Order: sequence, then C-alpha cells, then structure tokens
Amino acid sequence: MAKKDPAAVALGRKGGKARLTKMTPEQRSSVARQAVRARWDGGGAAKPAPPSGAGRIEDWRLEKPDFRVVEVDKDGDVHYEVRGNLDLPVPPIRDSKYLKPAQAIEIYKYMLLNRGMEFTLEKLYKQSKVVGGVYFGTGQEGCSVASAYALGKDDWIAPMIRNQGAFLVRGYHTRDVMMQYMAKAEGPTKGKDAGSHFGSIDKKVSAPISMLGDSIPVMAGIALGARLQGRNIACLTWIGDGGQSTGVTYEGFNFAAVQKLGVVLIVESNHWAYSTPTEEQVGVKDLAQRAIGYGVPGVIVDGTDPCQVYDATYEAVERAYRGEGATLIEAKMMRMKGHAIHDAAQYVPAAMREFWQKRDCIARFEKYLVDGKKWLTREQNERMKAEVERQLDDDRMAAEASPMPEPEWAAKGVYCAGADCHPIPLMYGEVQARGHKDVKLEQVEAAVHLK
Ligand SMILES: Cc1ncc(C[n+]2csc(CCOP(=O)(O)OP(=O)(O)O)c2C)c(N)n1
Repeated sequence: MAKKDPAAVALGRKGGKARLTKMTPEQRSSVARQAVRARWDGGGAAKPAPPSGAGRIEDWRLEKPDFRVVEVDKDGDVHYEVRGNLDLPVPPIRDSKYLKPAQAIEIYKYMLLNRGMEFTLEKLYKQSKVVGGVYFGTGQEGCSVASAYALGKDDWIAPMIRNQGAFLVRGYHTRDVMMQYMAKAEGPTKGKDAGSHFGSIDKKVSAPISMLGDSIPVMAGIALGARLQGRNIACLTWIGDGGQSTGVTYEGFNFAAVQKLGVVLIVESNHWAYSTPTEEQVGVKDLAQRAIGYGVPGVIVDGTDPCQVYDATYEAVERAYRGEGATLIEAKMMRMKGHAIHDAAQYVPAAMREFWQKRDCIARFEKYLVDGKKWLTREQNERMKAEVERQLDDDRMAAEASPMPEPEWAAKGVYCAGADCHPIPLMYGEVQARGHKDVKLEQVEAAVHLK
C-alpha cells in the first residue's frame, strides 16, 4: 500500500476539519488549488509507469514501401499517380512465433475459401441471383482470417464488409454467406437484410454495422459486460483507413482504452477510402500513431502476411486476457478490388495495383507453406484446392436450390423485446458489480428509458 503523505498526517493530527472552518473562502480555495496541483504533479513523487506498452509503436514489417499517391491535373484531366520506389523485391513471410504448421495450413484453407466464395458471389451477381451488391476482401483475406483465428472461443468479433473470411473462422459455412447474399429462406437472416449483415450470439459474432465505426463501442460494451461477469475477454473488430476518421471510432476506442477493455482494433490500412487515397484522408503517415493518443500499444504489420497478422492479434488477445486493455493494429495492404462490385476502381494507378498484385497474400502464403516450409506437399496443396472448389460448387448449388422466404416472415424476429421475446442469459458468470442483486435488468435506467 502507498505510504501516507507525512504532511497530510500532520495536518490531520492538528484537526484539518477544524482548521478549514477557520479559513476565509479565499484561503480555502487556495488550499484546494494547491491540492489539485499536487495531485496532477504527483506531489513531486515519481510518476506511475504508463500501462504496459502504451504509447509504444512497433513496426514488424519486413518491407516498408516508400511511395505516395498524388493528384495530378493534366489539362483538365484529374487523376491519381503514384510517386516513389515501386521496384522493390517481394518480402518473405515472417515466421510466426506462435503458429503450428497445422494451424498455418488451416488459415491458408480459410483464405482459399474466403476468396473462392467471393468469386462465386461475383458470378451469382452477374447472373442477377444476388439481392443488393457484393463486397470483396480480395487481397485482405490473410488479414481477416489470421486475425479471427487468433481468438479463443469466448471472444467476440464484429466483422466489417471486407471480413467475410472471419465469419468462416467463427463457424459459418460458405453456403450461409451465399444464401444471405441471395436473400434465401435458409440464410442467416432468412432473407432480411443483405450482404454480410448477420451475426449470432452463439458464434459470438456481432453483425456488421454499415455506419463506419459503430461496431467499436459495441465491442467495448461486450468486453465491459464480460468484465462485469468476472471475465476479461478479447473483442476484435476492424475499421478502414477512411472509417477510422469517424467520431464514433474515437469515442468507442477511447472508452475501451480508458476502461482497459480488451478491444483489439485492426485498422485495414488499404490505401483507399472508397476512391480517396489515404494521403488525402489523414495527416499521419502511419495510422498506428493514433495509438499514442489513445494511450494503448500500436503495432504495424504487413497485412498481406498472415503470420504477422496472427502474431500481433495473438499478443493483443493475451493482453486483453491479462486485463491490460485495448490494442491498435495497423495492417498495411491494398484493397485489390473496388469498394463493391459496382466500382471498377479505375482511380487506382496501374503501377500501384501491380506492386500489390505481386504481394498477393494467398500466392505468397502458398509458396511459404509449399516451397519454403514444406509443411504441405504439392499434391496435398492441389488436393486442398480441389476440395475447396468442390465445396464452393456444392454450396452454390444448395444456395440456388434454397427457397425464397415467405412474405409474412418479414415482420418476424426484427425487434427483441427482452425477456418476453427470448431470454438473454449471462454468458460468463454472475454479475459482480456492486448493488446489482437489488436491481432487475428490465428495471435499470436504460431499459426504462428505452420503453
Ligand atoms: C459513418 C459513415 N459515413 C459514410 C459512410 C459511406 N461509406 C461507406 S464505405 C465508405 C468508405 C470507407 O473507406 P474505408 O473505411 O477506407 O474502407 P474501404 O472501403 O477502403 O475498405 C464510405 C464513406 C458510411 N457507411 N458510414
């Protein structure tokens, strides 16, 4: 326990309360001001150490591309060009400190499923079988999959539109995603809502929220709920380089940082915020620098290297379990398709696309596993790819054959009215907050206000 301040002890002996009553209001306010200053200055004592890792930015990349996108106006033709050195050798995959060979192979398989599933969705869209648009995570599969793979079964994710691979890691089937896009009766939301807007309490997946950044406070809330039940869990979500500029990103992540909640925020630093280059979106070079302002550790990884993504997330998850709080990971990569299927991304300079094409996460990881580590033989690799193709074909046929929903289902299962609709049991244990036993959930201020 901290030692008592001898001056305060002496003042107490003299009867501090009695002394205060004898003071003029000016004297009292001067004493209060001194006390506040002493508190802020630490009373001259050594300042407490910052929470572990806070304010520290690490850069794990084996390559640090040095180029930038500039806007050029050539006789009225406004377009983007890329300036800098694009002629760099493709870096190797950085060995993971934690992944076992079987786990690395499983991540690779999920990445294949992720990309194959999205190609299938593209074909279905072109045949007018999809309701709404199609969103892709092409080039980002390693980031979505390897980060979700680093979580434990009690942890949560809140995916964004580019994290469809994370759904697969969390137990959804490629068929579920296809049916969802086709608004089929057997899809996760039974035809309500489209795209990847679905989630599950059982799978601990919070449905993606289109308003950029809104999943972050949701994750902070889930982590807080678990903490009240006596458990530190990790809650992983992702945000784009454009989306991280929203106010709610700051509010949600700041809350997690202050409360030391295990929110793991991956900034998908994919060079484009829709059609705006990151250079025109933010003033910082590395978005990981934002971690300093939040007071949490920040890590930069190569988002096309699943081992770096896994290790950074794994360590963030371990911090969360230890109750040390939130972590910000910046994954640098490029969105290899447009914002969605309607966007041909013609604003992307060809040289930049070619640079990142050579760094394709799947091709590089395949080479690493087959030629580098030799954890997969060529035959095993071909067999796995054929298996993935077969699964995607079977799922596409099943999804196409699935019926459309009944019209009257539209109004069902939309609003949950609490216990009257379905019970929401505590997941991790008894609530440990003081005074909770005297209060029923439906009587708390928020619930009353909502009604
Ligand atoms: C709060 C909010 N503002 C605007 C939009 C519209 N919007 C959807 S995606 C997008 C660009 C997002 O860019 P980024 O976060 O970098 O993700 P990327 O598409 O590049 O992966 C915008 C502006 C939105 N969904 N939510």
